[in-house]
Amino acid sequence: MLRRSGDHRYRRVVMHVDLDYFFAQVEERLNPSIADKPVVVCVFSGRGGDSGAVSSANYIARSYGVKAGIPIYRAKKLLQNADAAFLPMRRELYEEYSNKVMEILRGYADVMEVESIDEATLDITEKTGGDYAEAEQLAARLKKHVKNETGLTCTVGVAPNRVVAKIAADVAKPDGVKIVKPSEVESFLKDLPVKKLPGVGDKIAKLLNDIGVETIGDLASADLLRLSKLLGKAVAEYLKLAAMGVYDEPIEEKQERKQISRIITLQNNTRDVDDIARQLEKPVQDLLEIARRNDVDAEALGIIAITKELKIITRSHTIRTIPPKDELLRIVRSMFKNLLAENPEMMLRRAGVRLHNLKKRSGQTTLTSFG
Ligand code: TTP
Ligand code: MG
Ligand code: MG
Repeated sequence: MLRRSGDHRYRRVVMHVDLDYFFAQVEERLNPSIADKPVVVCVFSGRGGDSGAVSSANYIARSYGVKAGIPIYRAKKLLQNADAAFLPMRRELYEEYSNKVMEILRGYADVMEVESIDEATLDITEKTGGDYAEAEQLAARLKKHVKNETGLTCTVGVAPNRVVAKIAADVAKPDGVKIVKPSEVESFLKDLPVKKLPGVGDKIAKLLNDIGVETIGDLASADLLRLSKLLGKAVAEYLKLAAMGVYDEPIEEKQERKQISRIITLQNNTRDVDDIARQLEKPVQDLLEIARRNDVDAEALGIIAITKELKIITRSHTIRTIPPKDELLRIVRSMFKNLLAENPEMMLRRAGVRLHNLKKRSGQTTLTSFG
């Protein structure tokens, strides 16, 4: 639902928290000897060599031009004369840190929405009594708490709505706090490039630049009809309100996830079920661990097969409860066996396992922070 905060008598105080260079920072905490050099966490495609992309880079690596999304070989080239640490992604570990941080953040919010593995939006209106000086103190306490419990730094943005709070956190990175009071919203946004608005990627930025809209201030005063013709009505309306600093969507605790899955790229294209089952051992173990940690059971077990032509095929199997690892692997193996028997020509490039129709066993940990 769309609301204009400006129309409200009741003003919200919204906080956005994002961990700094998250995956790379966790690696630094676990191995402090790398903290003074470039650290690059990589998603190796599993195809050997340096095939794959950068997932997270610390700020030292960024000063060499390395950033998330670029190919690993390019990062290696940029850092060839630096004593850099290239590390494989260890997702389960980051999830554990994420869960711990989210638990801490919840204690500071009236309502909290987990946005991703390393960021959350907190409605802190009641906690602060609507007072921005109070919010600034709360931000400092929260940062200290996260640092003490996990060793991690984060950046905090506070503003009257979620969009401005996110941008505030973005510009204050790393290890920063930025408070944007209601009276400061317009001047804060005015000169920032349109790309700073959440939802504006390279494509939309280019379209806007082409009609002379460079800054968020330009966007705020642009003609809505003209924007609608360029980008469609829904996008144009969102951008216009966001740029004016009045896009205001409430913060809501999201529904719990109903499934968890793990997919891997196989070492080689294959239709050998023993080979596939062997490579799926680790992902299966991860799923069991996540289910255990979150105290959930599943009513169905699924497999995901991605062929060398990149066709995606899934199968599902009803279970009463999550079986022990060996039994689970045996079922997964026989599901792949049947699937491959039905498709004699099929070669698999990727394979995955999924637990779905999740239900709580007991207790109250939430599932919202699943990666
Ligand atoms: P971000 O918060 O976007 O990035 P970051 O935490 O590494 O750095 P910043 O200090 O700018 O916040 O993403 C959080 C994590 O998500 C990041 O550590 C790794 C992962 N990620 C990817 O795997 N691929 C990507 O392209 C991006 C952007 C993030
Ligand atoms: Mg981050
Ligand atoms: Mg983030």
